Amino acid sequence: MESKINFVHQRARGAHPGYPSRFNVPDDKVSWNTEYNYKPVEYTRKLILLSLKDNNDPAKIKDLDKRLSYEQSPLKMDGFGRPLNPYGRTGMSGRGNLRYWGPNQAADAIVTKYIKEKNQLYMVAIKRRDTGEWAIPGGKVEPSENVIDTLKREFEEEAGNVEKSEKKEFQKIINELFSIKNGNLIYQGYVDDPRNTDNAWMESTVYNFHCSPEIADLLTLKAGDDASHVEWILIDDSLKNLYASHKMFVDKTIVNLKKLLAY
Ligand code: RP5
Repeated sequence: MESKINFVHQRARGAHPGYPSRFNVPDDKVSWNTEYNYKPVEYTRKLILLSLKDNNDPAKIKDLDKRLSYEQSPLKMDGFGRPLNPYGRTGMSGRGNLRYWGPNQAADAIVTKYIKEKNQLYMVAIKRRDTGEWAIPGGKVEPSENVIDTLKREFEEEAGNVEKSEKKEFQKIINELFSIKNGNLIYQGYVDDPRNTDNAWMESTVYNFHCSPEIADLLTLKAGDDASHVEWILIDDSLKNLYASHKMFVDKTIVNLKKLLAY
């Protein structure tokens, strides 16, 4: 499974509506190996500090460098004992709005359907409330939760906020669709997320679950939680921008599906 992204991270150096401005990091200064008079902006959101999900003092965390990462093991650390972003400088130190030092594991579900008569591929997309961008439904893996359970929970919260009377049917479809045997592992690794910092970053496990148009029709969609909208969007050349690295995940899915469906 290919996990590396072959470009210099961009979103992780860019703006986020909830963040202060970052220290400027040009493309050629992203690498930790390049000399740079670097003064990152230190920022961890107050709510994160108060939540105590992770120890605010990294020195008190045992085996911090051994945290699960699909990029690096053990993690490289900075002079303050904090994990160092494996993709380089972001212009910001601390944890930003991320709970954990180092990798913050997430999972994303690309649910697709193919309309043969029109030669059109669609996917379920949500509009994120925080940045207003279209995205793949997904979310953070809770401690001791397995990825498939995260995918089901997040998909239901963000795309299946349906009436009580429709819940059972929705869950039945999701339980059948979201299984390892029915899913294709698309990606596992670093996400170029606008919330990343030098010391905390997103990683994701991405699955594609492809369904027939008939099953897709049974799936009632209603946005909830972090999503303001949900809909089946057409995957074509006009699909330019998605949240974080999601466009890359979709591109990998298309390559995969083209082989499987021969379209
Ligand atoms: C992205 O953040 C992942 O790809 C996933 O879609 C998302 C998880 O964060 P939340 O939606 O839980 O904020 O990096």
